[in-house]
Amino acid sequence: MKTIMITGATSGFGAATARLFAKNGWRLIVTGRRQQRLEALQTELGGANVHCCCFDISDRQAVEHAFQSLPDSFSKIDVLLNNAGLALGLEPADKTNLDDWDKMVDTNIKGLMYCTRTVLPMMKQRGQGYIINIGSVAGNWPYPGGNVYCATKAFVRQFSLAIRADLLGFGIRVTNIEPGNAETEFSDVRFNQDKQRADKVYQNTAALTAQDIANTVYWLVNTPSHVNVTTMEIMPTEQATGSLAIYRDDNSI
Ligand code: NDP
Ligand code: 8X3
Repeated sequence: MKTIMITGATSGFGAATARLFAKNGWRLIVTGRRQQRLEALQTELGGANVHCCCFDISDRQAVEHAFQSLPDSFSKIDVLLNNAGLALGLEPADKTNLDDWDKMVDTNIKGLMYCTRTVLPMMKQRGQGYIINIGSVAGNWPYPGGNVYCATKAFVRQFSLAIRADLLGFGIRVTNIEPGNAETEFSDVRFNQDKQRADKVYQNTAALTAQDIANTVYWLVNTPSHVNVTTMEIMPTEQATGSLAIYRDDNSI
């Protein structure tokens, strides 16, 4: 039985991936800060093959402790899905809350770094493993108000490419999945639980679903071990990149 560790399994992409892998006979390590949700997921998925780790991914010691205290049967991690992350706010760079910027950097960059750094020696020792990072189209395509969120996801892209270079020859695969607009709790979090504002992000358009991303992760994991999909950008059909912006003094386009 293979083991996948999913960071941020309490909602969205992480929860959908946990359900899909459980259905297909995988052992799961599910993480997040909301203990009750982790326990509910464990109960839903049958318990014995699910290990819950409740911690804040931006807390380096907590990350290390979570890995060190894994029960023996969960200690051989075949796949690490670095999924936990968030966007906070959509204000222009001069108006944004610096605490929000810190939190995005601490979670999307540092948390992902800590988990990766902790798991890699174990994978290297076993001569196998798969790190799947959840980046974003935001790492490739900047947009107004995206500022630090976009930059954290650009980090994820470059970090994914760079660690592949370090891991060449050790049998460890690395993929960066870059989803576009997907309906999860992402916008509730971004807009500080302003439901109306969050709902508008998904109104009158067919967004990606968490299941779409779970299916992608499952497909990737089931490609032959000599195949490494490096980067995968996935948008809803009803999303595309826009044009460059030009400001004109007379407000014309
Ligand atoms: P959700 O808000 O539904 O899920 C985010 C998950 O991350 C939750 O399980 C949350 O758990 C966890 N998380 C957030 N902060 C922390 C933290 N400090 N410590 C531990 N866990 C944390 O959003 P999505 O499922 O959409 O997001 C998953 C990933 O996908 C993120 O990295 C996001 O940036 C990325 N993404 C999302 C897109 C979208 O449009 N939805 C598009 C592209 C990328 P808890 O709150 O319990 O800690
Ligand atoms: C989330 C997608 O476009 O809202 O990463 O930034 S977007």
